[in-house]
Amino acid sequence: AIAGPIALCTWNFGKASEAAWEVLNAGGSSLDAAEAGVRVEESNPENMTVGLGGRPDRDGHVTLDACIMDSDGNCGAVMALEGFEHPVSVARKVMEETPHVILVGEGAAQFAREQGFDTRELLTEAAREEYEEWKKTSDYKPVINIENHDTIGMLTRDSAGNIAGACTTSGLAYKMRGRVGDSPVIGAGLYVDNEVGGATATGMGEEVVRTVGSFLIVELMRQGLSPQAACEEGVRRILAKNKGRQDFQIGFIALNKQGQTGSYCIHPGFSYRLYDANGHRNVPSASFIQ
Ligand code: SD4
Repeated sequence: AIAGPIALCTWNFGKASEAAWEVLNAGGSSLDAAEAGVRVEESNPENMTVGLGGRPDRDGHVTLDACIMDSDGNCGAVMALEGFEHPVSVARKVMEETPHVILVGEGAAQFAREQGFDTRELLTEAAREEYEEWKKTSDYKPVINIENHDTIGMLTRDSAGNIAGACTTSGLAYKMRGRVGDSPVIGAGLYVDNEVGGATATGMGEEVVRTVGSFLIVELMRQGLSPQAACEEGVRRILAKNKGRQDFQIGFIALNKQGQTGSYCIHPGFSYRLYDANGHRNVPSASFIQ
């Protein structure tokens, strides 16, 4: 077992995990750490899959999805939220300040305004230029893309041993207006069960929703699988449903109560950033396809 705080997130997001680690190191809660960590990528305009600077839908709107879950099993989510830089923090307010779990679209935006969140333009010049280019050749089908998945899902364990997580994304680039993927769906893009551990996902959200991927991985860990073996089984389930189709990416990461971590993906190139008592590093993920 690995003692002390742990933070891990999808992809090599060093600044995000650093921010989570700082909260944990100062004795903060896993919930505060997960939120603080993913907020870094929400504010990063270079990350074109999350928050500010995210790629728009096919009609040019940046629409954000996020969720958060704490160690007591409380959770909150926003879907298709427009005009706010930190959907994860709005999701947290949904969890803490409403009798609901999910708010979507204009209702989520109204709630965010009432909670005092500032509105801002999220479509950056770089994202707008790419979108204009895409429009020239596109026949308005969302692209199945193996690259360009930079959604951040974060799992944290605090010094009290409690686990939380958060996940936030602008979704698939040039998706249909109104499309929601796995990232804000509790059980799909993120799941935490403080008796067992947590899991979170990146990649082709439709496939993760179809298998309720993160819940599946946590339940497999409950039955005794290691985080690594559970992530591998999660990917295998998705591939089994796809009858040989493999032209999309999925990446899972998982953490158990003992502090062990794991990850698995379909295509090479996925990794996760891990901060624990053994140091801070980028961990390359094993993949189904070599
Ligand atoms: C989605 N899972 O909306 C997200 C996309 C993603 O990195 O992971 N991008 O389907």
